[in-house]
Amino acid sequence: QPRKTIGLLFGGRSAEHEVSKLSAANVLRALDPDRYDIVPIGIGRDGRWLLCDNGNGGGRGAKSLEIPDGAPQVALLPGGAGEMIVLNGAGPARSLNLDAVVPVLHGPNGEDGTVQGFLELANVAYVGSGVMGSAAGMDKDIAKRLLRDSGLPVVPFLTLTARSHVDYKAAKDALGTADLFVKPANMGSSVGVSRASSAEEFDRACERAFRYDGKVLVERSVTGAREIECSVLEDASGDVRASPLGEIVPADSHGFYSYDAKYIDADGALLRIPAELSSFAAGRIQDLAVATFKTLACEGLARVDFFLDPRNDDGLYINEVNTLPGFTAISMYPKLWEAGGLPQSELMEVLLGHAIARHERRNALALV
Ligand code: G1L
Repeated sequence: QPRKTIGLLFGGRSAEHEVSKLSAANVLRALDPDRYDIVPIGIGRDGRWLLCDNGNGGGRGAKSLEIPDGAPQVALLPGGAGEMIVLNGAGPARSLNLDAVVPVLHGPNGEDGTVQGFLELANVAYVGSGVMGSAAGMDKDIAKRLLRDSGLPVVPFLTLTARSHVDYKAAKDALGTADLFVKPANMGSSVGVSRASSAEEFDRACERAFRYDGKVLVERSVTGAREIECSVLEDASGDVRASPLGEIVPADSHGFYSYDAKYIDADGALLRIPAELSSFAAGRIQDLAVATFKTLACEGLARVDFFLDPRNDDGLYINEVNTLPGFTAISMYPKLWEAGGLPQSELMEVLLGHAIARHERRNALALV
């Protein structure tokens, strides 16, 4: 098989710049150097795309990919089928051809569909969800409405905008509990999220959440539920599979874990793989993960996160979907596939195979 040239797009303008550099270094490590030429493309804090080495795999073995000072700016051409121009101050210096791009980018402009749309215009193959799945996964209001509409279990919620606001009493009556969660619709992490169980707390929580988004979700609180996660992977032929399940075990109030601490994630939580569940419960959660992936038009990969409330017979809810999940060496997404017998290098093979096959299928469609 001929070698392929893979653009690794990382960095970006969001607060998660550093996570991206760590994840990108890990993706680079997982790509077989005998099969791929890797072209790291760093997005600077000003948003410019910069070529981070000469394409011979520099950066392999580093813990974090860096954007060197004075790196030349690059540009993808609309309709260019992966042609990338390297600029040298005065003008174009040379051009390179990318067979596929791996986006390793967080949040706004990374996993919300905007970069995916840009890559579509450039007519280049890329890993993961397209514009639709990325955008639907990023917006909790859209995602939950689609899931609810498909009969899939989500935590009851209300969506507020500046023009459709409700007070605490109305939210409490609509959702049926005094304990509520308030969160911005468009945030991946827990930024801007707070709990409210009184009118004052509710007003403060809304004010905080509206700082990050014009759309805010109010949810019934499910504190005390277990957090179960599932990795989903689509191959080149369109088969969608669910991994074994993992559980995020928070530390107790003394900072101790009740299980063997094998993997601790960036936030200090323990990953328990496989999660301790009956095979019946695990099978149901895996089926729901695949159904969620398909309902939200995800492609390639996604991690689907669940709440499982053991005090309640139907206490299983889809919490959220991550179309570009954490991908450091100790992250849940790659760890779950390792537990399922798929090492990271093979995982990357499947993802690139999917990216290239989808691109070929798309280009074979009749244009109207
Ligand atoms: F390479 C994959 F598999 F396509 C891939 C790329 C990027 C997996 C996961 C990610 N994750 C991210 O980009 C991130 C949102 C964690 C970066 Cl900060």
